[in-house]
Amino acid sequence: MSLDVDVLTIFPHMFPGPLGDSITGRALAGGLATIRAIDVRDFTHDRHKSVDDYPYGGGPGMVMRPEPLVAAIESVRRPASRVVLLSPTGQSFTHAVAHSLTSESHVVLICGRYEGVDERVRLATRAEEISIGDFVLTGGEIAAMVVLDAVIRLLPGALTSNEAWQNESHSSAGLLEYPQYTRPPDFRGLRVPDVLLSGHHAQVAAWRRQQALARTRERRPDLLTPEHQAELGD
Ligand code: J9Q
Repeated sequence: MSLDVDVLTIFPHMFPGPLGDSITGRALAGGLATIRAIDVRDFTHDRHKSVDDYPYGGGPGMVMRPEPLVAAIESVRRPASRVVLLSPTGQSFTHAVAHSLTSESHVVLICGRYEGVDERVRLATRAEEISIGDFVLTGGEIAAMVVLDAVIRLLPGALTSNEAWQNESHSSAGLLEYPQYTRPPDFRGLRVPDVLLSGHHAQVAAWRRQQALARTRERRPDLLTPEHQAELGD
C-alpha cells in the first residue's frame, strides 16, 4: 500500500520541488507515495481570491482565513486521513513521528503562511499541529517538505538494499554519528586518523563508538543515557 499525501498550500508550484530528486524522487516515480499539491485559492469565492485577513484584536501581519482552508481540507479528507497543520506551536517532529506517518494511507499537510492560521481551522478539523523546530519560517511549505523527505525515505522499498544497509550501519542508535573521512589521507595538512587507515576492523569500530559517545557528550548531552555515561567511564 502506498502513502497518499495532499498538501494544501497557496504555492502549489513549490511541490514536489526537491522531493522530485534523489531517493524521494525515485520513491515518487515508483509509486511508493504520491504528493498532490492543492491550491487553497481554488476554495475562495471572492473576486480577489483572498486567503488572509487582519487579526481580530489588532497586531502585526495577516492571518489565514478559515473558510478556504477548511473547504480545502474537507474536499480531500477521508475517514482515515491524518490531518496535520505545520506550525511552530506544534508537537516536535521526530523520527518516531515520521515513522508513525509511514503507516497512514492518507495524510493531509496544511501549509500556513503569514503570521498564522485562524485557530478555528484546527478546532473545526481536529488537525494535529507539528513543528519541525524552534525557528521562524516564511510558511509551512518547506516544513512540509522536511516532513515528507523524512517519511518517504522510510517507506518500504524507498532505499536500495545498499542505502538501507548504509543507513542501518550509520545510525548508532540514539547517539550522534562518528566523523567520516574519505580520500585523500592528507587534506591541507589535516590527516585522516591513523586507526582508519590501519585495517584493524575491531579498532576502527571501537574508535568510532568512542567518537560517537564523546561527540554526543560534547554537543547533545541530552541524548546520553546512564548506559552511555557508564560506557564513557563516569
Ligand atoms: C508554518 N515557522 O516552524 C517550525 N515548524 C513549522 C514552522 C512553521 C512556521 C511558519 C509557518 C510553519
